[in-house]
Amino acid sequence: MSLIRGKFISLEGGEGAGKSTLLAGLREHITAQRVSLVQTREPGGTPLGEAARAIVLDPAQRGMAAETELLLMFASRAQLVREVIEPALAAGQWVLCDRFTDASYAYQGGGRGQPLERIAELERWATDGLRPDLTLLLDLPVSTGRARAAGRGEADRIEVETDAFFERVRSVYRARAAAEPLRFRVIDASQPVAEVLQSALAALAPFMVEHAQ
Ligand code: Z5A
Repeated sequence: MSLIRGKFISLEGGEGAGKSTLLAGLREHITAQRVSLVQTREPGGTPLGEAARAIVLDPAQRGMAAETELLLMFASRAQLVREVIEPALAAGQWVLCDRFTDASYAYQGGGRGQPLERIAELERWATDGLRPDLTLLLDLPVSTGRARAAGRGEADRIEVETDAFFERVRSVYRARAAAEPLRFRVIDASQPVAEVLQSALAALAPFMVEHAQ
């Protein structure tokens, strides 16, 4: 087992921001540098988490209370941290995660209006306060993201929310990035795919240099 703890990198952004597209490019680049990488997602990433994801995104669960939604996100996260993320980091592997706790502040806090201090308490409890070493925030206007995401088939339970909901999500993400500039890199996600990847690789460069030493 490696003595050097791995790096934890998360990707965040609103609907259609291009996380999945960027993840593929990042994964290719990171593994080419002979870094052992675990890619995962939230909600999900474990059998329990994927079951929670299916419930939380199911359009049939129309009556889900905001508190239930928040707890399901953290139930998935608590399991993912213990089953996947912490063991990987301790073994020296890097973890690339499609969303993490910032998404709960943005969606359940900003979008649903759940108190941010309640989310902070859950974060301390469910994740032992684990935060990524680097968070790439793919930022773009809500209308652009929604236009990109349109036509993918039936919208999930969260995708059917209003533009105002997604504007609040975006504004919490941007506020968190401004409050933690050392951890966050905000990337203009309205750029072409190749340029988004270049911006992400530039943010990753210091970690790559450290790895090579
Ligand atoms: N959620 C929550 O509420 N609370 C939490 O704590 C967590 C999550 C963890 C599932 O997330 C939902 O869970 C999500 C937040 C909530 N709900 N919503 N809405 P998800 O990440 O699995 O799903 P998503 O946010 O719906 O992701 P997405 O819409 O699939 O977007 P994406 O992965 O960022 O985008 P993409 O698939 O890469 O790209 C979308 C399209 O745009 C596609 O056709 C691409 O080819 C195109 N694209 C991508 N990049 C570009 C550029 N640069 N230019 C032009 N076109 C592009």
